[in-house]
Amino acid sequence: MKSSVTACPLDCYDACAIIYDENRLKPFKNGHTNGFLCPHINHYEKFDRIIKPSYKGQNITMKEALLKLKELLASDLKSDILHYRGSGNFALMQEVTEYFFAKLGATVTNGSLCDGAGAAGIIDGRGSNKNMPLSEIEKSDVVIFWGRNPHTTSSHILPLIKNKKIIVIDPVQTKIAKMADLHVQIKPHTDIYLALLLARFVYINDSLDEKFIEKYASEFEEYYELTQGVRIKATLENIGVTLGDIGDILEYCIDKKVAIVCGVGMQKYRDGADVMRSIDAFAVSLGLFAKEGCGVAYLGDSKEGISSPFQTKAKYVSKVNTKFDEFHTVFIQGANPLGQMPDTKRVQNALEKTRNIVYFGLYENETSQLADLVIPAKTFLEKDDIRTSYSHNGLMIMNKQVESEIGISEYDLAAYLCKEFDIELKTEQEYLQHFKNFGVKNINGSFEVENRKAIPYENGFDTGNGEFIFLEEFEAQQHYNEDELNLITPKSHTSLNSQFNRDKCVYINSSHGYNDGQNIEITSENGSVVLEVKNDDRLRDDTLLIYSGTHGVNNLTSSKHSYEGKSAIFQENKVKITKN
Ligand SMILES: Nc1nc2c(c(=O)[nH]1)N[C@H]1C(S)=C(S)[C@@H](COP(=O)(O)OP(=O)(O)OC[C@H]3O[C@@H](n4cnc5c(=O)[nH]c(N)nc54)[C@H](O)[C@@H]3O)O[C@H]1N2
Ligand SMILES: Nc1nc2c(c(=O)[nH]1)N[C@H]1C(S)=C(S)[C@@H](COP(=O)(O)OP(=O)(O)OC[C@H]3O[C@@H](n4cnc5c(=O)[nH]c(N)nc54)[C@H](O)[C@@H]3O)O[C@H]1N2
Ligand SMILES: [Mo]
Repeated sequence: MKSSVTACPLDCYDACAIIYDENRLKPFKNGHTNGFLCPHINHYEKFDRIIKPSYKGQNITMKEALLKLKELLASDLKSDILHYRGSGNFALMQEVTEYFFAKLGATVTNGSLCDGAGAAGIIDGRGSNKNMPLSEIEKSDVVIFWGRNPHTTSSHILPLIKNKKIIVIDPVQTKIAKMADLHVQIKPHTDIYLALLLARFVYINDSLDEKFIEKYASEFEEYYELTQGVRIKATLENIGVTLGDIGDILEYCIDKKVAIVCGVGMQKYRDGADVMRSIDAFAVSLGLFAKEGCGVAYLGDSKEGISSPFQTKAKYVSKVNTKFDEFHTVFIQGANPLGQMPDTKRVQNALEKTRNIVYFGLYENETSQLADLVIPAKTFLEKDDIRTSYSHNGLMIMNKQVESEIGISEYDLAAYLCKEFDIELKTEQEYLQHFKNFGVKNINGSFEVENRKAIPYENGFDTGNGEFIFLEEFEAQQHYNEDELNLITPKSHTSLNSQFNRDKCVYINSSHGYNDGQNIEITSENGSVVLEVKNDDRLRDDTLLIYSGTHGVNNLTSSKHSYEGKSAIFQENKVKITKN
């Protein structure tokens, strides 16, 4: 029986190397995968997938499905066609279809449902988005998990942080918060105040890294003035942080190797870019850049150091508020917009008005149910691909492991369409080789992206003069009514967004007096949803939690963009409990 190394295709920090052995998926023991896999991959082959193509609910052959697709695309004006791609499979060859649609003259999407606001804030300050990789986090003394839930979303970091001081800044008492030396159970959407105050106290305590500031952040004095605009006592009371917490954070961090490991939690807001930039500024005050074992890790750019052969001139619309009804034919790949885009009612209305919805994916969901033409994809075990990660520097080759009659690969679908519409396309091997050329071989035979540095910014930031650019102003938090609650929608342990086992509940602190199993209606200015209650005292009493992937969660969310980064703002809306 064949056994060979491939990599997990999922949209996740860890991007694990996997061995396919005797029809089983096993962790690749060398490297960060460390001998264990996550629940999704452990049960990967047990999840029901779409086996047959269908049109208007009737099963058809793949040949018929491709003909139908060709017919739909040929009969439309090219300006009436939209290609919408999500992140169901994160490997690099997935983009080949986008190349076809762009060349055809159709519209494709940009913007972000994920990390866009935070990434924009990082670029504002540093001039580029270069990440601190896992291998450097491993060398730190102190790890601050800021809006990141590693047990759920990046469990392979856990073996690397044993014996370190751990600080957690999260409105939920997550597993890592329970284990931490310090948990700051901050009120949602108030992180910018904490970050500003931390930088201010670094200065007051005479703990600035003067040498670093002089060279790379000479505007710090002006930033300090901005931080002075925050009223200490009233702000701390409001955000659920004490002066003692601030003292403890500084005591743990000063003169230590500190990794601030950020997730997407604190940037799912309109001003998400500023939040991230203020966290960067705290790191700058301590001189955490350009030193071993120090830095800010975020959900980095998985394409850092790589250029895509599929990038070509195209018309773009945002994937946050896509007006599907402005198109006749919408081709949806690796995505479940009816579940995962914000403002579901708006998405539903718009999709219902489009003439043809094509769904190209692995699993049934809200979107596949609404689709006219359903084309099953091949799984990552059934096609060749290659991937990079947004938290480590590996370049991972994903050789096909099994032959299967089911589905079609993205390359084969694009190859068929390119041939029919007379668009030039290179061979699959040429594209794979293109990506492979960005790698260098490690001693153990694995590859890394050559143009990525383990310690970025060693010669200053990528701004014009090499200096960090500080925030000059920020938006004060809006006051809201007593009966309104903060809605947070983090990731679930049992699903990957809407893939695998999706959660069904709303989580609330028991002080509200609801019973487990009782249904309640939750309403925001965008809509409402009825869900079953689970009491959960890991939450603050001003916060409701509904996991990403829960049916109906995005009835509550807004399709406005973040101020910067063209990103969704899933946690901007406040909610009320309207019926119980
Ligand atoms: N099991 C699993 N793993 C996943 C995913 C999944 O769906 N399931 N999704 C993948 C994807 S697409 C992504 S983008 C990553 C994201 O992975 P993470 O960055 O870890 O994302 P979240 O779970 O959304 O949020 C992390 C933490 O932020 C906290 N948080 C929420 N609001 C705030 C706030 O205002 N301030 C602060 N300080 N914290 C806040 C939440 O309570 C949560 O514990 O995970 C990837 N990995
Ligand atoms: N309320 C709320 N909403 C959120 C979030 C949140 O935190 N809160 N998180 C947001 C974030 S961070 C993200 S990244 C998005 C994710 O949202 P989406 O990109 O829509 O991701 P999924 O829900 O994982 O759905 C991906 C689909 O991809 C398909 N798929 C899987 N593998 C393949 C493949 O190899 N080929 C093809 N063709 N299809 C495949 C599967 O059928 C699956 O249904 O959701 C966003 N939505
Ligand atoms: Mo994401």
